[in-house]
Amino acid sequence: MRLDIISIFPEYFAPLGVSLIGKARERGTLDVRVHQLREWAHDVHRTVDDTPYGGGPGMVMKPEVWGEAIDEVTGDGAPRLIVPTPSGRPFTQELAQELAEEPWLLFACGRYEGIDSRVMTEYRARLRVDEVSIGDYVLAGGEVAVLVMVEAIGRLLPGVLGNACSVADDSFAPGAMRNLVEGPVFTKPPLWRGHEVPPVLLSGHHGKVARWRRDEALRRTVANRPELASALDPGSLDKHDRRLLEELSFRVGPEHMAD
Ligand code: JCQ
Repeated sequence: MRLDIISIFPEYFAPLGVSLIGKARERGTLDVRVHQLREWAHDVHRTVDDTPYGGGPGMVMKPEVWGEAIDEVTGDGAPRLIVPTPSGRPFTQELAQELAEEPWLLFACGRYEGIDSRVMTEYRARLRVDEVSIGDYVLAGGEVAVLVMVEAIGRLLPGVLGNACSVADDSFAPGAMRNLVEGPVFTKPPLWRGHEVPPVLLSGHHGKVARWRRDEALRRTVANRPELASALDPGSLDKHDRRLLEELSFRVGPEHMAD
């Protein structure tokens, strides 16, 4: 997969040289190219921003600079263009999987109040353009959001994760556990600072281990992600599940309210 990133702070992307992604690059699985946006600014100050039309605070990134940058990076090709912004569509495991199947992605990192919207309009005629949000908070720029997305996408590429099972087993991976978060995990020693590993995990009883893990996943989902718990399909719950949710005084279904 080829991955281009355009930013006024290329130094943000140093972490892409280490760990999983760094190794994927060394092996040639990933071809990452980071570009300095200011190289396409022609004035003495290499200006990339200007005041917003209609007034208001902050600055907006100029369309001409972005246009020249994207034209040169794309050449005759047609990567998918991803623009991180708090107003974008949510970045989910499903979108990460979809993007991991693309041969070429181009990430455009905005700063200030954002990029002149005509840039997205212009390239929608030529490329698939997605404005994407990694969560409901505001960052100083798109760089950290790109790091998040590249890590989530990169680990899905064939051969990047050592253990293919750890991909399939993720809390949000498509499949059986899609609607529940993972429960707690433990390793040796069996007793640490007075804290025991739950004995069922040492019992060797695979059926009891599976039931215990599902109980813990349900408890954590109710505690930390009540909106996921509410959305559980009642048809996917067995008698044990229903009894546990009852004990937690949790009602399944879209009508659930804290009470
Ligand atoms: C991404 N959640 C938050 C901030 C404008 C392109 O325009 C802008 C980009 C940013 C950076 O992205 C985020 C973000 N997902 O803040 C403002």
